[in-house]
Amino acid sequence: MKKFLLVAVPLVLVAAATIGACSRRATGGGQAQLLQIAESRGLSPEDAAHALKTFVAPGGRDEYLLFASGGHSGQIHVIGVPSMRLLKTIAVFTPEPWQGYGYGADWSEMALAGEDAEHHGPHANGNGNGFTDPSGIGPKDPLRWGDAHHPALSETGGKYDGRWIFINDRAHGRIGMVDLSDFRAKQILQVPNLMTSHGGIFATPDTKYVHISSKVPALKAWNASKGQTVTLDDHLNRYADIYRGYSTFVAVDPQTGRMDLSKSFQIELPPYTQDLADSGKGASDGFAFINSYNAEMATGGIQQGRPPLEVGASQLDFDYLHIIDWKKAEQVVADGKYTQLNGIRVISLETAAAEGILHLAPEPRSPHGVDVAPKGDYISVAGKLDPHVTVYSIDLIKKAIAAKTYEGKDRYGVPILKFDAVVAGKVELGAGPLHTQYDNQGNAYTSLYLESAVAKWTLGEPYHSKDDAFKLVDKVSIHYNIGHLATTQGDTMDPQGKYLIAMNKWSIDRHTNVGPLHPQNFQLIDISGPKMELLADMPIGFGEPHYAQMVKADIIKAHEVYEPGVSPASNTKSPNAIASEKEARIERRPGVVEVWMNVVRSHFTPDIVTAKVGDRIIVHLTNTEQTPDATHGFAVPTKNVMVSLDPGETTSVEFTVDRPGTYSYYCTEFCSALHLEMQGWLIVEK
Ligand code: K7E
Ligand code: CUA
Repeated sequence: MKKFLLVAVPLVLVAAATIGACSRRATGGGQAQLLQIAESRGLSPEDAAHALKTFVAPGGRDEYLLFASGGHSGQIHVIGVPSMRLLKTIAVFTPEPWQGYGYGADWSEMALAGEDAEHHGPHANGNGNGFTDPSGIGPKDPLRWGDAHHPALSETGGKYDGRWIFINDRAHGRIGMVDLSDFRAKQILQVPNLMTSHGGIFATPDTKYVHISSKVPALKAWNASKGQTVTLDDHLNRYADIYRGYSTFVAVDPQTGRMDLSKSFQIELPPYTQDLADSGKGASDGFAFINSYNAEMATGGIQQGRPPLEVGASQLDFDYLHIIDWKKAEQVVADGKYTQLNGIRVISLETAAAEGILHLAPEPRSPHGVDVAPKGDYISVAGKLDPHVTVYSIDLIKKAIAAKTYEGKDRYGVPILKFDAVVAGKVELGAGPLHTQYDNQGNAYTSLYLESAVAKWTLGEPYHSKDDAFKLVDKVSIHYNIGHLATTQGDTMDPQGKYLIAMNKWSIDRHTNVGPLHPQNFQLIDISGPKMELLADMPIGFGEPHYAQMVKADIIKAHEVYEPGVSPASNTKSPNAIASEKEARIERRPGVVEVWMNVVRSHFTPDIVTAKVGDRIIVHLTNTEQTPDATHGFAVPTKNVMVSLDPGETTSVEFTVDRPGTYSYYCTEFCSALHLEMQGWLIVEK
C-alpha cells in the first residue's frame, strides 16, 4: 500500500473534481472516505478515476448503446456505455425461450424459419415448420442457429436513425431484421445464390438497401439453377469458371423495414473471396467497397498434394478492392440488363465489367477491413499480412475511372485501376491491422490483431495538413487479440469521438477462471483526449461477438408497451385481439379448438379448456394490460410452447395434443404476488 500512499494526492484531485462538480453533499470527509474505499479495495488512483468515469448510479442511464453481434449464439447484445452493463439480448437466428422466440408455431417461429410472419394467419402455416428458400441452396429443414456477424443500424442521411438493425448470418447467406420499436427480430431472409456471407452488412446512407455479399464463393448460380453437380476434379481445376461471388443490394421497405427480394438485385463477382464491405457516403455516395483475398483462387486440397488454402491464398502481393457503382447498377437493372435467378435479378460479371459497374483496385496482401471515413472521402483498407493501412481517395478513384487509368484487366475483363493513381497515403501501424473506425477530428483508429493494440492515426486533408497527414499518433495495448472495434457512431457521418470498444477475441488471464472456454473481452477506451485511455473490461460470456455499433441512446425510441391488441409480427392491431376478459371465448369445429384468451394479473380466461386427442389447439392470447413491465408468459408443458406476452400484445400459437392428460398451462413471468396461481387447465380426453 506504500505505492498507494505516494500517489494518493492525485486521487484526491480526481475525487474532488468529480464530486465537487456534481454534489453539494461532498465534503472533505467524503473525499477521505473515497480514498479509504479505493485503498481498501486495492485500487490505484487511476483505477478509481476510471471507475468514476464509467460508473452509472443506480437508476441512472448510459449515454450510448452498443449493439454487438453475438457470433454463433445467433443473437444481438445491447450493452450500455460507459457502464458496460448488458441491457438486453435480442434473439435473431436462434430460438430464445425468455422472449418466446421460436416456440409455438407463432409468428416468431415463422420468422426464424424464414416464413413471411407478417402475413401469417392463424391457419396459414400448418405446423409452422416450412422453410422458404428461393435459392434452392438452403437446407430443407429450418435452421436452428446462425452466426450473427455484422450489425447495421438503419440510417437516414448517413446517420443512425434508430429504426431497425439488420445483421447477417456468416454461416448462411441470411439477413435478420430487428425492429427497434420493440427490440424483436421480425424477418429472416435467405438471400439467393449465397451459401455464406460476410461483406456487410451495411445500410446505404438512407437505408434504401442493405448490402450483403458472399464470403466463400458459391457455385455459380447458373449451374446451381440447372441442378448441375460438381466433382472434386471440377472444384480443383475449374474453380475459376464455376464459382462466383455475389454482391447483393437488398431493398428495404421505408415504412416497415422489411426486406423485399423483388426490388433487390445482385452483381456477380469473380471468385476472389470477398471479405468486408462498406457503403460509400457523402463524397462516395452511390459506391460500395468490398475487400477480397485469395485473388490466387486457391482451393486447398492438402491430401491432393496442393497447398493448404491459407498458403495458396497468400502468394500474390496484391488482392483486389472491389469498387461498385450501385447507382449505375440500379440503372442497368431498370434497363432490363439482368437475368432472374432463383428469385433475384442478377447482373452478370460481363455486364458489370462492360457497364462500368465494377472496378478493381490493387490492395496489399490479404486485406481484411475496408472502412469509409465519415465524409466519405477516404477509404481505409487494412491488410492482415501487411503492417500498413492503405488509404484510398474517392476523388482519385473517380478520376482514375473517368480517365481509364488501368494497369490492366483481370481474366474476367474487369478493369484494374492503377494502384498509385488511387492511393492517397499509407501508414505503418504495426502487426496485423484489421478494422478502422473514426472520430470527429479527422482521426482513425485501427485494430491490430497480432500486436494486441489499437493504433490512432491521422487522415489527410482537409482534417490535417499535408505534413501531419497519415501519421501514427498514439497506440494503446489491449487484452488480447482484438478483432473489430467500435467508436461512438464511428462508422457514420456523425462520429462522436468519445469512446472506443475493443472487441477482443481472447481474454486469457483477465477474468476469473470459469473453465477452458474463456469469455471474450470487451475493453472500453476513452478517446476524447489526445491519448487513448483504457477504462474497463467487460467479459463476454455469451458468444463470440464480431462487430458492434455504438449509438447515442436517445436516438432509439422503443415503446414502453404495445397499443392494445397489437401483434409484434405486423406492428398493427391483430384481428384476433380481444379488449377484455368479457370477449374471451372458445370455438369448436371438427378437429379444431380455437381459443381467444385474456391474460391479466393474475389469471388466464378461460382457465379451463377441454379438447379431444388429435385436436389442433389454436390460442390467440392478448395481454390486456397497459402497465409498463407487466409481461406475462404462456407455457404449455411438453408442447414446446412458450410465449412472452408483453403489455398490450396479441400473439397466436397453435399445437396438437396427441396424448390424453391434463396439461397445466401457466405464466412464466413473476408478474404479481399471485403469479404462482396464474395457471389454467388444458384437459385432453380420448
Ligand atoms: Cu472476424 Cu468482421 Cu468476420 Cu474481422 S470479421 S475480426
Ligand atoms: Cu402473469 Cu405471472
